[in-house]
Amino acid sequence: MYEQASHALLNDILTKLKPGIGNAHMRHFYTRLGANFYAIHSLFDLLYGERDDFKDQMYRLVETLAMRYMERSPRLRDSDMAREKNYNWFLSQKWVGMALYCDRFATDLKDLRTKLPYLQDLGVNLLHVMPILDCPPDASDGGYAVSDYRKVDPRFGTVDDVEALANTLSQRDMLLVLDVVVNHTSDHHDWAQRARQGDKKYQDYYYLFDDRTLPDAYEQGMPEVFPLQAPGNFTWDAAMGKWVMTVFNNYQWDLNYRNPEVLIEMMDVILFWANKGVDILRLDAVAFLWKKIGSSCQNEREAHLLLQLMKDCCQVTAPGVLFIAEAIVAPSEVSKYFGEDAINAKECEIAYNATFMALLWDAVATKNARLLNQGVKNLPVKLERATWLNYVRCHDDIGLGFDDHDVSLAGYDPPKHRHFLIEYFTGRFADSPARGLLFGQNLKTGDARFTGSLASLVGLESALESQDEHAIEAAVKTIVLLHSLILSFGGIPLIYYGDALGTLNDMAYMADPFKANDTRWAHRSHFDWGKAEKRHQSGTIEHKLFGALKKLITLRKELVAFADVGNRQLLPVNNLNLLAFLRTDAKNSHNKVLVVANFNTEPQSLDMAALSSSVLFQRDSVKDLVAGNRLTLDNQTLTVPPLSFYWLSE
Ligand code: OTU
Repeated sequence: MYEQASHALLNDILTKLKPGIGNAHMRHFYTRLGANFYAIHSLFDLLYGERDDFKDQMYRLVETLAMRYMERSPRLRDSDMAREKNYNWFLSQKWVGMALYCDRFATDLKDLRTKLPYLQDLGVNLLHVMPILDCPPDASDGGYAVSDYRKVDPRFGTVDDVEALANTLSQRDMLLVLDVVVNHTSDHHDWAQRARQGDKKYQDYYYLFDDRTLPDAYEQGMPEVFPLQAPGNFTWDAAMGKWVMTVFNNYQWDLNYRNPEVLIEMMDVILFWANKGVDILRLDAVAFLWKKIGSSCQNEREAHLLLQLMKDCCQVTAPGVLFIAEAIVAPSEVSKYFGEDAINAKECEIAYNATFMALLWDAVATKNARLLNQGVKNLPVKLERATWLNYVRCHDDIGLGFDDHDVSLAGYDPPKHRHFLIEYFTGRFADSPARGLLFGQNLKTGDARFTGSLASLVGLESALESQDEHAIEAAVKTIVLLHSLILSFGGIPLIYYGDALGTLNDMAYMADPFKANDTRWAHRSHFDWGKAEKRHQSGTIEHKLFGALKKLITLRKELVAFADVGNRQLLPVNNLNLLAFLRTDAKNSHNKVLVVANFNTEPQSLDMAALSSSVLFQRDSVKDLVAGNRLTLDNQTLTVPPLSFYWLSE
């Protein structure tokens, strides 16, 4: 596509670029710039077209892309070329991720490199290292209050250590995921400090107000993310004598992307880390990027335009680098973060499947798959060349992000059901074995979320305390069952560090005055390497869990039907304690895997004859891929043991 006006501007910009930019094998840069420039120009015009300095800002953006391209190493440029050719490389079933803190799983980035064999033992080849950048130590929000985007917290190491880790991972065919906290900075960031000193340029980087008139107008539509620890969305900064928008903690200042300089600064940060060898960038809190009075200030169209612009720019300089959208939003909104079109309006190749995660937890509490079936059926179809990040637990709280309409269709009263789930997972519902903790309780709306480790939430902690072998077995089965689904659903499975060993809550955070008001720290414990050693000891819980997950991960990697290329068919079941879906090899329709999961504590029967006609499993036996043997069907009926699952082929 050649559009004269935008191309005339490109020609003008190229003639003005710094002399040094004209060499260093820039042809791939220029061809990608030419291919993407009309889109970049159009998006920039939509967002900033009314500004007098539009052309100057466009020049600065292109110069940023060019300068970062010139820095990009030959290894990374080669990786870009390879990934441009095999652009669906990340949809393969071979990828399995783990999220961890470098100072809790290991001691720092250098030590983390020595701990990679544990990940490879399990079969993990995608490593999300939780935020490592410079933050005020006692106001860091677990690394999400960045004071310097180009400096690693000295406790964890240096930028060179990141580059060394990236190189080591690359040599092992592993991927590195790092966060870019795009929505806000710490109030200790240099930009915020300059704003505090009255520097107008940097005051324009944030949402600052002299009085409460506009903050009050914004507040009418904005929910509270941290209603207890940081009520409201604005903080009075006495030093500056202004109100600052702080959607998250009061020390996290929201960036104002209505100012193109903010976009260009953050684009430079994104490319800085891309050039350190990061394969995938987790863009934090992307739903909040654009604020508008009268709205919830989430999921605004301009937030999507910003992400399209960031993606188009990244494709010019570092096309092999992917984005993960961290958008914990309604099911109808979450798939929009893949973009409007897989090619012409792409945003993020990967998105957290927060809806599926919440639906899994509903099934754990209710011991049935009614809402899980309903929610999966109504999960929006995602774009091609994009995939889900499927997870059971992460470093954050669990929000019940499924849709009330689905809750009603599943036969529940939405408010009552949500209340039940919170009561269940915080252990206050009669006979609940869960040991979760409340988080984000909003006394005005009644809304609440919960936290806690996977093992403590499914009842392993209470079962161990009571030495109830049956309850221990049920908890272990549930942990494996949940992982069997994130490994087979379609997308990249992300395992939270410690969950493969049944790690329980750690309440040590309560002794830290800077963490005690945030129950998320209960499931951010220091990794217990002594416990990890038990994975080698037969009969231990660690051995059972680690061994089961390792086996499933190994099997997943062999099953081409588990690649995520729009090849999942939810199957209608005659028994709503079960979830069943069919995965089909895109290149061989006879290569199918039938996944069946039973969330009930009793064996459940599945009428195979009632499944969709496309299911070829109309035989008297099927192959259990996990056990490696054949299961006889009794009159076309499959019996699924309690809290168990099957991966079946013909
Ligand atoms: C994200 O949080 C991070 O994952 C959290 O760890 C940070 O505290 C937060 O941003 C601020 O950086 O949906 O899109 O419910 O789980 O705010 C933002 C609290 C997010 C967090 C939620 C989440």
